[in-house]
Amino acid sequence: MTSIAERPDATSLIAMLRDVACGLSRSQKELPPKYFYDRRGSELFDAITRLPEYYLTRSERALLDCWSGPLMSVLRPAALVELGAGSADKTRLLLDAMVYAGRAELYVPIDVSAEFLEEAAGDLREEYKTLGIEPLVGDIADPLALGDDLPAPAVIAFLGSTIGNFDPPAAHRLVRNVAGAMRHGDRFLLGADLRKDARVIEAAYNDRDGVTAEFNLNVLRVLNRELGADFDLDAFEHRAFYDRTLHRIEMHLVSTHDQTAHIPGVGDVAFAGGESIRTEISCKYDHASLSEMLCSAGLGIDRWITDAGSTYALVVASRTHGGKRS
Ligand code: AVJ
Repeated sequence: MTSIAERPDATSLIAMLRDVACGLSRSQKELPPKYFYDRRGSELFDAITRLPEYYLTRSERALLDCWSGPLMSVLRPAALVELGAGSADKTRLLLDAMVYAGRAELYVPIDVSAEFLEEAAGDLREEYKTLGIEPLVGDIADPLALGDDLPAPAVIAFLGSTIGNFDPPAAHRLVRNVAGAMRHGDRFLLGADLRKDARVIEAAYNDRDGVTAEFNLNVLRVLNRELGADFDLDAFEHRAFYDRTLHRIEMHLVSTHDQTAHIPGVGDVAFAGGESIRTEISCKYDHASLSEMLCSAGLGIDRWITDAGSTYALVVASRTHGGKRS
């Protein structure tokens, strides 16, 4: 069931049609992971973050529990910009620490969903009466449209290992966009999942309860509802594996037999039995690969924070020289 408010407007429907037509015409069919997240998909992802196998969220939360206080008290930012207005409780950890540090003026969450942003902003305005809350609607992959009057210094946070969804060229573009918006004294705070035993990573994307499988299939549900497509959800199976060479999880939906799906506005899409749609990649990093990516965007690592098992990293980076303006 869909509320009217959940219906995307005409422009985003056209963008979706274009993404779907493009992605499904490749030899390796693919769909952008952003279409997982309708209301049901967001709830399923929320359930994923609580699964015993899915260590990412817990690891990042533990690091933020320990480090948001110390980091904020050293950086003393006047503004926090958050890419993808993530999970509310992580945001609160950062905001509490920023307010406590004494210079907090403004919080700018950036997300594609205007509805989600306004909902979250309303709650935060109640809770943080002294803080300005100015959400920005936009795709985090685009250059940041931060105002020239953004209070300095600012921390730009990109948490949740969402960077993993971008392949190396796209991740590099994103980091370059962030660097381009940074001034002398601003900091980039990045949360990234680290390379580790492939069995541990694979288990996180193949949970016993099948929540990740439901989450994966949800993208077809979204296409059926939004585009009037006729994907048979029983005829696709969840598959997730770790590519040890590319250091990334690939999530696929595998067609159980020869079949054709019809998508109005796109046409017929034929699937051979065993053929798959790649629905997500989740790249894993280490110090060298992150440092190289940040470096080539003009950023240097100031702090590298991991847990005892090197499960997950919080990285603080700043511009190695210059800045947008001082
Ligand atoms: C939200 C992109 C970080 O890649 O681990 C979880 C999404 N996909 N289980 C991830 C996801 C399958 C998640 N990110």
